[in-house]
Amino acid sequence: MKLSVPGRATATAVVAAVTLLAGGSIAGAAPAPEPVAIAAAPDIPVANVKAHLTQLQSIATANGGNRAHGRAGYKASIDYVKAKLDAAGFTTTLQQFTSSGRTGYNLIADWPGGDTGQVIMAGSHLDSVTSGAGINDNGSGSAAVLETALAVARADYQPTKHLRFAWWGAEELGLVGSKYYVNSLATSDRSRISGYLNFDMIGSPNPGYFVYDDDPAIEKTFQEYYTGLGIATEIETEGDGRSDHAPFKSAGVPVGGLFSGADYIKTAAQAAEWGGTAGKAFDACYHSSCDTTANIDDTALDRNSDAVAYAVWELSE
Ligand code: DPN
Ligand code: CA
Ligand code: ZN
Repeated sequence: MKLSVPGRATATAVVAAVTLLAGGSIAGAAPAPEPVAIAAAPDIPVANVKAHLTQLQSIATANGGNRAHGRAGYKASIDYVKAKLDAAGFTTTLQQFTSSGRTGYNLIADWPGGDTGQVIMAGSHLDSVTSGAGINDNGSGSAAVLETALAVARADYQPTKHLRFAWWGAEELGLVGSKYYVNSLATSDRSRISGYLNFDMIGSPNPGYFVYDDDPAIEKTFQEYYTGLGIATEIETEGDGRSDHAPFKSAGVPVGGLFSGADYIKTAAQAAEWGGTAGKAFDACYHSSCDTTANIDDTALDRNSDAVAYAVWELSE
């Protein structure tokens, strides 16, 4: 937990005002500011996250029903996310690559400030499979990371570490975009990344609450958040290395992430713990045409989006 510097955040100003009232101090004779704990992560409005999903759905609908690598729907998705970040004051970079004879894109967004020798990254793949709009897989992670980045800008959060957000292309073709990004980094730049957080499928309609069992400090941060909500988590076992954290991990970067389940079946014990339907897949529409805006559990999306922000705030202060 960090101690605040006066004038650093709205929360500080509020606490200072309360201190003044309580202490009966008068203007001009204000007491030396007491260090107060701040850096509380914001509550991410799930309505904002859902609004991004609605836009991604519209993009898919207008472009042959998908947002897949090399298709118009993918480029339109990238353009949508980039425009939001540019307007919010991020420094964005479009990284182009070729896979299966088609052009792909990663979008990298840096929040100005912080120690660039200690970079905290959060990322999600933005491409869908060709069979559907990919709203849970992975509009959900993409929208949560986008809304967290926008919350950083709204709060004018100035953490000690440097924040970088990423949206990967061609994950569905074998982690192509994230591998390309990691391979294109100089060794010295790789070593500057203190942690990479991955969010791939976090609004599954019959949700589980899975935390990647990887870097202990990152894992603990997510567990802490869920303990605070009184919700049990389980270790992610559906497929270690099946998403964009894998290339980072291979390069020696500490990784972690969240997952609400894909085509595995929810057990009776899991349904007792989390609700939902036992004997049914966490996401029965995984990689299917029914992965639309109807394929989202709002509560899971809300909790996981808040957990993204919590981890970004906690790990970067
Ligand atoms: N990588 C995912 C996909 O895009 O299909 C799904 C997934 C994520 C599966 C994490 C297992 C673990
Ligand atoms: Ca929320
Ligand atoms: Zn996916």
